[in-house]
Amino acid sequence: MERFYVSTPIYYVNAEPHIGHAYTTIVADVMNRFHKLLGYKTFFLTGTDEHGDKIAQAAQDSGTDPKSYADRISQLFRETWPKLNISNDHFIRTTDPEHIQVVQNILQKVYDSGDIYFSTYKGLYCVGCERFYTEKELVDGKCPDHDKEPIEREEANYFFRMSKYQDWLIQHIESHPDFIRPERYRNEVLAFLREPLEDLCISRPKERLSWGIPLPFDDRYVTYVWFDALINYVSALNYPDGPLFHEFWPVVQHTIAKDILKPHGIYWPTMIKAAGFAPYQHLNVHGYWKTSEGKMSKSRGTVVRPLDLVPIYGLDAFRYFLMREMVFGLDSNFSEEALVQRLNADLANDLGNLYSRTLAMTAKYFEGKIPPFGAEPDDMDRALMAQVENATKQFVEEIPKLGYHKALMAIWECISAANKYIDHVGPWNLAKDPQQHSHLQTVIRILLELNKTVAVLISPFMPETSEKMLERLGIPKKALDLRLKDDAAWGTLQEGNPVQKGESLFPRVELKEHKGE
Ligand code: ME8
Repeated sequence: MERFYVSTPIYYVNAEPHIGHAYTTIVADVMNRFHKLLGYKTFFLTGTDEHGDKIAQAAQDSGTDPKSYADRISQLFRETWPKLNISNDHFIRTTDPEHIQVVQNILQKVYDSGDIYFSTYKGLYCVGCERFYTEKELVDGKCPDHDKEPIEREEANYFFRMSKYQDWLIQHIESHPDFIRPERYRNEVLAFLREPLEDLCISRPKERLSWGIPLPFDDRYVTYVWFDALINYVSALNYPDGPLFHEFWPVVQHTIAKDILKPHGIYWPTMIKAAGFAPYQHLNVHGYWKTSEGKMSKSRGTVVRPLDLVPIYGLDAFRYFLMREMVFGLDSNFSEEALVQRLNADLANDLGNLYSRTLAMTAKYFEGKIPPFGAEPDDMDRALMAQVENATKQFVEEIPKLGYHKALMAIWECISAANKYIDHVGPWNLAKDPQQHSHLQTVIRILLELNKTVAVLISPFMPETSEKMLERLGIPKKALDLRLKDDAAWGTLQEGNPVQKGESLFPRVELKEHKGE
């Protein structure tokens, strides 16, 4: 059986889930559901990143200790995902004892092999950020976040010999064109690697930061948060001996946004190499969701929270919008106006309308029972059947290449062709002529089969709608149990089985004025 493993970043517990987090997690969910639909055995991982300065600071600001703080926000993430129908198999926390142990194992291994060394570092340090800055990162000689000149500071720390693996990494990226994708991000990493790579400082002295994983070879220090966090992708599989690691690591795809390209494109592969296992298969990198005010920012109050939108517009409309609107790799604007527009046009008008017309005609002309294929299909019938085949083909080809919007466009071309077909063929005219009865059977049966295939194809994107559509067509299956080969196959509806009309799938909506409530 083929296998597939997808991960999201583990999110910092210093902020509540917003649509940026929701998007990456929904992308990973679509990937997971798609591969299940194709019959793969899959593993889907998400979780929270809980150590380091940022979290210690956020906990202090909210007047609690880091662990209680992390428990509370991590729980918020954990509770959000089922509400967005996320099908993750595991939720990892970097405070899990199993994770801590794997981080310490890897640190010890890399230390023993000589790739971690102790050295004194002198540099420019921003007290506000509690970190060193390079000259290049400063703006007019000042820390960009605090607008203050950093101080000179000397500190003894442990360093990971990242530079040793620079040539290997360039070679690996060049010989695996799909390692980091889309191409723009691969090029960005390669451009970065044209400059000499510095070694990575992987420790923080305990007197400065105690909220972290102690170094196994020197307990005066804790581990730098990225060296800890990245390891989640293998600690969740019980590296190095767990069966999950052997089964799923060779087929892992990480999904992230461009903000964390460097740790995933450079730190992680070199860490993996030093620890002595095979690099990940793909790093899938997407752009930012922005609002009309620019990048979402908590302090400016421009954060869009998924759980505010779902009760208003519906979960599947939200999932559909995110996946249809963003071209994977590029930035996109988020606005409720655009969401409402897509909901009304694509979901209510196109899909909802096609489905309700098909079921209404089945009720009217065939007493609500699935008719047999009647007369041989004519050219127009065949053209529509070819559209279904094409949509299925595009779906299967585009999703593994991250072309989510293209897969949806192909499905929607088929939906809109079907609506036009109904207008052209005019089943209501065929119904008036008894000689056309057998062609009417064919027309309605084609439409029912098409709706069935569409319901299966949308299942990774809109699982609830898919289930609802299939149930009324007499196929009461969970979206995760669907298999493309069997459930989308042409002609499998049971002749004579009743179909139910039910309520409309997507009632039209008006833009709700709920902001600021
Ligand atoms: O970076 N648009 O956590 P984080 C799209 N803990 N995606 C967005 C987004 C936006 N405006 N804002 C956030 C961390 N994201 C580390 C990761 S992994 C080993 C450690 C999403 O909470 C996107 O997936 O800051 C981005 O990469 C991630 O949230 C950053 O989450």
